[in-house]
Amino acid sequence: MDIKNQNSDGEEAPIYVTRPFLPPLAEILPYLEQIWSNHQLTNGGPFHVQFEQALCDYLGVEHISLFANGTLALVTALQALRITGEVITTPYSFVATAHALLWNGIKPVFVDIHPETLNLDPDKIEAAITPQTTAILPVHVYGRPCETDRIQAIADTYGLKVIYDAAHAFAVEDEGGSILRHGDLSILSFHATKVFTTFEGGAIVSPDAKTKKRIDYLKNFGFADEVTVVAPGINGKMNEFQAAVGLAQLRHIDQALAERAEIDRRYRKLFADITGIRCLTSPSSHRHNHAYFPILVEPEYPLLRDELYLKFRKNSIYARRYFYPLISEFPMYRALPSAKPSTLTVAGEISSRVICLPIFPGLSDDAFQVICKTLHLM
Ligand code: T4K
Repeated sequence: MDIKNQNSDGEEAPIYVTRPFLPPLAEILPYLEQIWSNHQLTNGGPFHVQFEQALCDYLGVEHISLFANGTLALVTALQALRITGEVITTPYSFVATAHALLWNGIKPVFVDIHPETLNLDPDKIEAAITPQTTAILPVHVYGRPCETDRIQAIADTYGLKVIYDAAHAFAVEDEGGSILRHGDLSILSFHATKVFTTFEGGAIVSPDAKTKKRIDYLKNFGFADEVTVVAPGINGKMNEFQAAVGLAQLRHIDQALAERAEIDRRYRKLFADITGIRCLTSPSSHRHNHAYFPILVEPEYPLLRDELYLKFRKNSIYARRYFYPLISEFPMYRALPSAKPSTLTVAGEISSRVICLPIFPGLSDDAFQVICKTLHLM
């Protein structure tokens, strides 16, 4: 039976994997009036200054540099720490993680993921280290924390830097506080598809004022003052509109995260009795942001993953296969020795089974019903 997901006018309404939470327009307009009045559009204007401080306060970190997007933040983080040679990273991520390495002339070395965390497997990192290795670039996939203590211990032993791609990990905390405090740097994304959005946007979290200063030079062409260029920097600056949206979003983020947590709880309860559909274990000992809701389609389920994916689409549920294909399968990576599928078996298996279901504030009861009926094959 085909099931139709209808909106209040009885029309079929597509449900996407996410829908950006937006603050009421009336809350944005005063910011726009101020921008229109002071004509400061970018280059570290008043909203940029306020937003950096407000984010530090909200996230519980000391030094943040705002960026135009998360990818520029990643590229700049690698520049800031002068990373060269080889960097160990995960194949199970969005392609921007590895692209940032190629843009810096760095060779990615892919290491397999752990079957529970779906993050870089610390047991497999050491075997991939060579004299050319300078850093580890792990990803907190779906906002689920990496094994940060074990990664740091390996980095300390071999004298490596650690840059966390924390694009999914806004507001996530472990027992000690923000997970953004780990490693040498962490980068965030505020893209439209993220739990916290400034339309496009990103940030680097630094451990100290000196590193933040270097990053701030790098994101502004390398200018230290009007006549001094200290590095071949780039234009990575966030503009005043993005910063204003961020300030307005911060007032609503706790509510948005609470709604996501409720959807997560509901999904887990509804899927508990479906043979062959596996939810990831809930991260319990820290604050989670429920950025994604991945399910794994196991062999006991009557449909293959792609058959279920297509069935969802037929019912207007535009779930996504994040992260399929693996980064290591794309043409610019697949010739690398570390991209061999035989060494990335866990990542390959998960990538062939995963579907990320819609999760966002305001997901309707009707959508829940269609998702459940589709999974129950009615
Ligand atoms: N590192 C990691 C681990 C990342 O996941 C990402 C980005 C980055 C680094 C780089 O950060 P940024 O440079 O992007 O700041 C999306 C996003 O474009 C990408 O930001 C994100 N990761 C990745 C996981 O997902 P697509 O190609 O799946 O996006 P798209 O346009 O198909 O959007 C998905 C759904 O979201 C749409 O079907 C509808 C909904 N949507 C999307 C947009 C853009 C909206 O409702 N409104 C919108 O404006 O890549």
